[in-house]
Amino acid sequence: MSTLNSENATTLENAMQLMIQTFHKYSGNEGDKFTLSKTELKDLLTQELGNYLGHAQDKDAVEKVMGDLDSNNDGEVDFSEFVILVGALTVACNDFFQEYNPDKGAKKE
Ligand SMILES: [Ca+2]
Ligand SMILES: [Ca+2]
Repeated sequence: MSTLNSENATTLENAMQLMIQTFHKYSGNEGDKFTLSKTELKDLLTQELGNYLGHAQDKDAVEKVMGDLDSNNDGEVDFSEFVILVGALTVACNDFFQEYNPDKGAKKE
C-alpha cells in the first residue's frame, strides 16, 4: 500500500483507501488473501460495522448477508461484492440523514 500516500489525499480519497485497507485487514486472515470467508466476513461486520449492523453476531444474519453479497456464489465475498454492501449501507445512512435533517437537504435559493 506504499503507493497509496494519504498525505495529499482528499477526505473522499482517504475514505476509499480506508475501505480497501479495512477489507484487506480481514480478507488476509485465512484462505484466499483477496476474498472474505464467512468467518472473515463475520469478523468485519461485528468489528467494523457493529453500530450499523448490531445483529450481525446472529449466525443467521451473517448467512443472510453472505448470501446477499455473494453474487457469483463462490462462498466468498470479494472486494467488488463488499463495495456493494458499503454502498447500500451508505445510501441507507444518507436516507436517514435526509429524513432527520430536512433543512440541510433543501436546495439553497
Ligand atoms: Ca480470506
Ligand atoms: Ca463471491
